[in-house]
Amino acid sequence: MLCFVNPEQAQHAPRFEIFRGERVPCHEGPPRAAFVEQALREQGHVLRAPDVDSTPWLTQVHAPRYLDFLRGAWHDWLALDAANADRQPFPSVWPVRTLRSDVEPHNFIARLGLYSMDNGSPLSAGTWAAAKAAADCAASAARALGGGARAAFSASRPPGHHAGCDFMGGYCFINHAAVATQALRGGGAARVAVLDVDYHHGNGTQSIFYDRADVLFCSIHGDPRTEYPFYLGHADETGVGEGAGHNLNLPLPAGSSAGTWFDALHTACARIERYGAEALVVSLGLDTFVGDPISQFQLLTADFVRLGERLKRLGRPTAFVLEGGYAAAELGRNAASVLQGFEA
Ligand code: SP5
Ligand code: ZN
Repeated sequence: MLCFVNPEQAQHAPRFEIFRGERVPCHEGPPRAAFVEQALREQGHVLRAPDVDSTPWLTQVHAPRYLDFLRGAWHDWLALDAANADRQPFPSVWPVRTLRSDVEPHNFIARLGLYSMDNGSPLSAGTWAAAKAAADCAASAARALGGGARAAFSASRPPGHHAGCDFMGGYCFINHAAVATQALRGGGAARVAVLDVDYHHGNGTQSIFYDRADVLFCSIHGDPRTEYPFYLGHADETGVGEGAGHNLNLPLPAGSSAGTWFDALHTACARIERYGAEALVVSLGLDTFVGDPISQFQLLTADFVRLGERLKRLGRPTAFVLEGGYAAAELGRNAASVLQGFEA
């Protein structure tokens, strides 16, 4: 399979995240993509650098003021104090209910809060470069489908599905699956389905397409009553306006077995077939793996082969976009297993 890898990914290398009030090493780091690249190479896939500038699609799924903030964030952080080069900014204040989000404050940390859903998306010097190049990978995969490829894989890191129109969250800055979807629409696909199989609900992707009928969003994930991102991903979220009926959430209890998970996959696939999608974007989180350190489903590596086989049977041009998965040493093998099943 044609695979786009991100030459800038290692520039996004935050050292810490906050967990239960402590600074702990970041779960989402450069080794994840390195393991994926290594496994893809070993399986004989064609690895390429991105060959599309995603800017036209980026600006259709993200707000200009958010992109401006993200592009300049590290520069603005250093402008506060040169010693900040060795420090990581974290938001500490957010415009929740009753507060205004239409006026951008001047204070850097206040702007960071305005454009964040959590304090779980640490920034580093190369965050913009890495996230933009990952979006270019996703746009490249979409264009490969437009050019007649049956499938393509985007090794996008950092991940993207928690990022909304104007906010970062959950290690995500730019919504690469949304970029790929928009690129497929621009390339002439009238109806695009997004299937999000990451352990965590793809709140950003859902919200970007929630009022649209030209994109069907389906997600299988840990029940948000107990699992991140907590505030979206319930079964009663079915779309709004023209998008009514074009959003399908299949939340499952933490700890769910592979059998339960594949029952949900069956439901999602039936919905995608009924929708008549002309192309499919798979938000490929692999944190459903039994060994994932922050998630609680029980899929085995062999189950990822099954997933690939089932997606192949949908028979749609398919762009795989990497999302989460934090058992880094097994991440490559698990990603390659999906592609193996798809190509079997
Ligand atoms: C893309 C993606 O998978 N983002 C996930 C972001 C999850 N952030 C919240 C993590 C909360 C972890 N709780 C861990 C408990 C383990 N003892
Ligand atoms: Zn996840």
